[in-house]
Amino acid sequence: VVLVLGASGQIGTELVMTLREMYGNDNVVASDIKDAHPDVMNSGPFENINAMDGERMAEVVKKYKVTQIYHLVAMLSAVAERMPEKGWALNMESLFHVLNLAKDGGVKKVYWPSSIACFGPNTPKMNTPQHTIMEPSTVYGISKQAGEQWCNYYYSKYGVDVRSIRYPGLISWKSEPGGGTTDYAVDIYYKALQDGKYTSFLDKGTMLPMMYMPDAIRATISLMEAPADKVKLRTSYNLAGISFAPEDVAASIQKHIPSFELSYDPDFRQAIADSWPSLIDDTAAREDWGWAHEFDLDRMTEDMLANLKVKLGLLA
Ligand code: VAH
Repeated sequence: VVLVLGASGQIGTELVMTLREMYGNDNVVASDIKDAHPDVMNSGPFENINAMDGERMAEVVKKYKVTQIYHLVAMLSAVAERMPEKGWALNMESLFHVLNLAKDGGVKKVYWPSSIACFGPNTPKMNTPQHTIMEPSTVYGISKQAGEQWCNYYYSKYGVDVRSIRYPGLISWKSEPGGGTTDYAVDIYYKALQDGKYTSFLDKGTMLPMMYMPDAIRATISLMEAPADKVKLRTSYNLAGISFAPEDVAASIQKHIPSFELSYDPDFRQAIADSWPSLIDDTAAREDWGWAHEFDLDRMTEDMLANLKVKLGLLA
């Protein structure tokens, strides 16, 4: 039985549905501090868990005889800069609860996401290597960098089978992201359909690594399904999809909505974005467990617009 923490979030929503298709609805327990998407709530078990509460987590693990945990709870970069202590506490304590459950017993495998935010301003921005300078300058990035080291520590010291990916910015239509610096790349599609224009909080030329959610879900599950000896890195794997700047998404949207207009009004999130890489080298993931991405920018745009039109009731 699999437990997903953070099942109402951007990744959790889609991950739960995919895992339920694979393993059967009753074998995937969704959990969050708040109710999840109706599809998640209606298709299988849901438990209310505050990821800061290790006892409650242990209780649910025992109740369902959970053997795998996907830990997707985190305070993202922009929000964590506003509340550093809370962000640090949530991101770290929840991870320790999960790692300790795996160390102490029944939980055999753990998935925990890192992020390209684990890199910092001194990291090479282009073709960022797997092993390089990591001096994150955000609270969120520090929590991801530290978390990676703790995952590796629990693996080498206690044999915990923990696996991780450094996600780029994730773009999806089913559930919205919350509090990240890459969120503009989701908002822009909504606003393109609703208003025909968008004001980006990141400036022109801000190129960041990004990925369409179906690729991210596929990567996550394929890493978790890979034989343990293929998973050579127990910190976290670089993963690349597409890299683009706001004007590139705009150009891609204009192929469908020629009148779409993009303007810029950068805020505090610009400094966060400027501290991150532009393009990631993911050779290790490709070699170790056969990763290959499918969606490029235009294919993603086509799929996003088609799905959002239905979601927003904009089909004539
Ligand atoms: C954020 N989406 O913007 C997250 C992230 C790649 C960045 O992990 O905070």
